[in-house]
Amino acid sequence: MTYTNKKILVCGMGISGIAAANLLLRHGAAITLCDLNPEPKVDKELLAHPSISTYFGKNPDDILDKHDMLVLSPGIPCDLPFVVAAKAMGMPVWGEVELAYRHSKAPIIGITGTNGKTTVTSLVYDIVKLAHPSSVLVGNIGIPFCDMVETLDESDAFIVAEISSFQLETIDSFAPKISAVLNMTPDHLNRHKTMEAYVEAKERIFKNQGVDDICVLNFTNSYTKAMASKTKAEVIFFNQSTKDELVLPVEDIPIPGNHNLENVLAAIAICKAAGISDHIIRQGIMAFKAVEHRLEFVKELGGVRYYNDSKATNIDSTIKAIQAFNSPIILIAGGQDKDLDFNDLVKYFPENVKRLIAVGETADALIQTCKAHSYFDTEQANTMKDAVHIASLAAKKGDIVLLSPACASYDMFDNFEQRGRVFKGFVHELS
Ligand code: UMA
Repeated sequence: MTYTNKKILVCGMGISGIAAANLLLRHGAAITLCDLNPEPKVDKELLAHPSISTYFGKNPDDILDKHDMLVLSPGIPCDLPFVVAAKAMGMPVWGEVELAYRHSKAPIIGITGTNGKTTVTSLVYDIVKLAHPSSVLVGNIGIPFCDMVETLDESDAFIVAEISSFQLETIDSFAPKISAVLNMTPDHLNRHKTMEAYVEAKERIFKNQGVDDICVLNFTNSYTKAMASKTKAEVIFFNQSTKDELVLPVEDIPIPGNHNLENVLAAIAICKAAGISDHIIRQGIMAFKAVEHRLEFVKELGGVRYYNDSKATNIDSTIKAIQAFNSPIILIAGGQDKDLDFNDLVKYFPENVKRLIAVGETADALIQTCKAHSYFDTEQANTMKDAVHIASLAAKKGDIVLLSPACASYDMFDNFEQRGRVFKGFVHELS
């Protein structure tokens, strides 16, 4: 595929936009890099390239007509006027995933869902790699698809992709060989507005699949169960209540919590669909280590165990985390507001949480919701350092200190990874 003589607007100078621009450059396009930020971090070398121009500090409404195509980063909402106008003008509007897909030559395993995406995608990748060593891992997990798509040895490889609802909004022809929707609970409602729109975005993962493809769905989630009638692909359900084919005993699963049992069942279903033997699946699961920022054990100090679950950016994910332990929990939660309803979370506190330390933009809302549920073991911290300090003072031998925010990180941090690393840093400073 070549883009010679094409003028392409690439919007968003995060890792997706930069990867998309580099791919397009390799194929002869002339590119305008856009970002709302007047001074986005872009490599000097890329800026100096003769086929690159820039439009920073505002949306590209005024320059749309000078371009043939728009490539959007996942963080850019699709209802912005310039995106709507581009579509109305008949311009192709592709996300970074769609662009990469047009260049991909290996079968794709595309994994989406509200929670567990990163764990399942990592586990599937670890297993698939044992059977097909040149496979690659891409997508929402933090590795732009455009960066990897051309590095593949296409003869014997899978592309294992974590795909978000944001990325699915801007696909066009993207069709994985195997798709999976792990579960659906409320998230990202500030972007999608309604649960229906969020579910519709997720369903796009199988919209271009055909009868020779496979769609793996969770039988115990009402939203994903209902998707079975909407896909042309062969449906394979995974289901916690019927573990009819024994791949390995539950005790041998190395990651804690009931939700992880579900994640492992999903990975088994996906890998079997990819033709991988039970023996290799078992080997991959038993060697699997928890993903960083996902119920990640940090350290034990004075009989108190510290866990980093910074990747928990919605309510359901934090509920799963507090249910994964049998010991009293000091929970550090709060962050950027996504219009989520904390009532669903707080109702689990009396049973599972010994004390809440609330941080970030939503700290006040969390504490008010606790009060409404007559739960008063709360405290507010202004910084992550204070939160870790307060938690360490409140914790007794046998307790767990858990960072599981139930919110996005962007109010105080660049991303959830930075939030998790900052938390771990302060935990390691404790003595
Ligand atoms: N920007 C604009 N206009 C806007 C919004 C943003 O110009 O209206 C600019 C920002 O100034 C910034 C750039 O866009 O310079 C950021 O782009 P981006 O937000 O798309 O971020 P990337 O760095 O490209 O990372 C994206 C995903 N980010 C989001 O979906 C918000 C990463 O997922 C993903 O790992 C990466 O692509 C590679 O595929 C992160 C995420 O939070 C981890 N995902 C959500 C989640 O998991 O819940 C969906």
